[in-house]
Amino acid sequence: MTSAPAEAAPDRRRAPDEAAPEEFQAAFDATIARRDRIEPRDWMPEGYRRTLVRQIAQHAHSEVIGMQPEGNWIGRAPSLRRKAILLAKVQDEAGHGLYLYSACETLGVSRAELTELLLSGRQKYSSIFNYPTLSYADVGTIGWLVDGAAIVNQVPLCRTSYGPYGRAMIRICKEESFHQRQGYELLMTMMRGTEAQREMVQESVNRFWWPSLMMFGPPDDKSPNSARSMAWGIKRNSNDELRQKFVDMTVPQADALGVTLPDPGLRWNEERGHYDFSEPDWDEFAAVISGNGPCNAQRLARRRAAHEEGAWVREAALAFANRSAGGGAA
Ligand code: FAQ
Repeated sequence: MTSAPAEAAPDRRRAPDEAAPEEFQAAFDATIARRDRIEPRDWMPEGYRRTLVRQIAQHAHSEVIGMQPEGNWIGRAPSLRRKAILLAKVQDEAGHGLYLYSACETLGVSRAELTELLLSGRQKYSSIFNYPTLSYADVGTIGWLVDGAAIVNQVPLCRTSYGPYGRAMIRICKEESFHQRQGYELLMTMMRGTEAQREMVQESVNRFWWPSLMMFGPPDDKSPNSARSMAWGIKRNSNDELRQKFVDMTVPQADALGVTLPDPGLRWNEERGHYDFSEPDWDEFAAVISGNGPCNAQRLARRRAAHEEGAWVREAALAFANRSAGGGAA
């Protein structure tokens, strides 16, 4: 958005109830209507800024916490090749977290504040990472279903209205596509193996199918943020639209793999041109996002411990930066 002169732009961090100058609001609305990008220097309504901070931070925390379920299998990967692939994938997730924290910092919050909000449980991360990884097949299933769902959700976010978020998403989506393929390839290899391996894959898919559908968030009529976020161009599609897209894309992949998706209500609907499927257990979803899922306590405790164990690295980096800037002895 370039119509408001930079020197006249008010502080983006004004009190939320302070009235916005009309011409800035009009310029903002026009940018959104053109489906153009809002950039960090541009004026934006406080609600828009807060919604972005909430969503981008939740997304960044998900990438960082999301390293734990798969990280659980690095030491037990069945071959050097599988170990190298898994290590690279988990490192990619850390990188995604960093791009997203950086995008969020352009909205006037610091990485330290965001970390504190995660560690104190005041900001969420994706429900999916509160489920355990009980077998090695889960590494493949996470790649196929969880990264698959992430891609369906995130490709439209490449066109989100906030520039730094959209640009981070472009790079992240490229890497997620690779993750999805490695998961599918791993499962395909196991399906060509022994009967015990095939059973392991099916058991894993049975556990991850419903939580993967929940990644898209509550149904549209129970999603308090969707309407506003779509009007602002932050979200480009509704939760239910993306969930349907994921199901339509995944059913043929499951057939090719030779696994059964655990939903007796799943069938092609000729009239709609989509698959019908059953409702996920929304009570389970509510419990997981309010901190009572199978692994919530474990995930946050591990993250807190890692943060404390890394304190010396942050202190050393700060001391080095101060010394390099001539700010005193390290
Ligand atoms: N988990 O009104 P809505 C990945 C919350 S991918 C937890 O519909 P919104 C890659 C929501 O925050 C995973 N909480 O909300 C990877 C809100 O609560 P609040 C991360 C959820 O924002 C793969 C409340 O419910 N991806 O990490 C969830 O309009 C493999 C009401 O919901 C993203 O974050 C949930 N599933 O729509 C890494 C994508 N769903 O904040 C490692 C970006 C909803 O008001 C390994 N985010 N809630 O207290 C989005 O697209 C949106 O934020 C949605 C939710 C669609 C997730």
